[in-house]
Amino acid sequence: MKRILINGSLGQLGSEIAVALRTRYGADQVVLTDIRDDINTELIEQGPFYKVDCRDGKRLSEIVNEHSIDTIYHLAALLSATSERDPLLAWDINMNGLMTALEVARESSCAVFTPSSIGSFGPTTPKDFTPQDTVQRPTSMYGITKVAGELLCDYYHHRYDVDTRGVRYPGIISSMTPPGGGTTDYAVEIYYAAVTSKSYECPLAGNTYLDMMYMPDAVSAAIRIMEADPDALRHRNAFNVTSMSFCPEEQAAYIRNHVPDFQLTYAIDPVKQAIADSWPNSLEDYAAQVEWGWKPTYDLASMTDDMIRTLRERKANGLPLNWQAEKRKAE
Ligand code: AKB
Repeated sequence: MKRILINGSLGQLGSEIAVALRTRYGADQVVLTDIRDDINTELIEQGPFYKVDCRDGKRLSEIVNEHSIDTIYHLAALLSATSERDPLLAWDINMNGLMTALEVARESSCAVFTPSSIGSFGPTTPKDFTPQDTVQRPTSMYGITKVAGELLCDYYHHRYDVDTRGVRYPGIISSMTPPGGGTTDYAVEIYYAAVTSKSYECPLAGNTYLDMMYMPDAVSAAIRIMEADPDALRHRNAFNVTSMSFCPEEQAAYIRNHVPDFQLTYAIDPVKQAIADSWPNSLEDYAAQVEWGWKPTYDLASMTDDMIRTLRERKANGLPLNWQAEKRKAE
């Protein structure tokens, strides 16, 4: 039986991986930590939760020992746009948080899942069908921490035999938890805006292509790679994974199948646009397919159908759809 610790468990990815892992292994087997405890109270009340800074190795060690943890999902990190606003804090949280998790894992023989990102690539990387093994010279602080994190995880595997694994996520889209501070956040906001006000002001140019993934596939990637046969893994910490690549104009066209009078306007955010322009248009994920059977289930059409249906249901049931307020809280 697995006993799992999730750092950054109340964030966009963490809160949905937590639900999936608690359903799979039991609520008491999945211990959550986060630096805050004032959001997602339902998740906090469903099983063990600790308010901890992910850089506090002493406290994390105590929790790992108390709960006999064998697997750590380290999901605490600042995203790309926030990292550009405060690069020193991004380095501190993204690198020292990861190093702390790896040290705890080394001391207590835990496996570690860490997400990398399309942000680990840069302007000199091949832009279309970016290969698994290629040039990585990112120009954002977020990207620098992601490449360094990939290398650090490889190091802990080779040097200390820690079972480190991870994927390079594209932008993740979810109907449940808002992201905070990412360049790809627009692709989530646009659905909320379509359902609430039928119009959206996009921070990226209409022809900016980026890789994206629907949350159910992102959760399944994290669980599948941690359950994969280690002997089959030639790569470990930075598998390219993708489901779809699209630009804002294409996404708006699919939204108009449900909201015909949906309006898309633009107010380009120069920081986000520069980051997006430095990232690939689309990834190639053959290694993940071959080494651990990666296969996404959603494309742009089926994700859009599901997002619009789910958000409309939430709206009809009177559940909060206050995107801006929820986003501010998450940031
Ligand atoms: C971001 O936009 O910063 C993230 C990512 C692609 O890593 N969603």
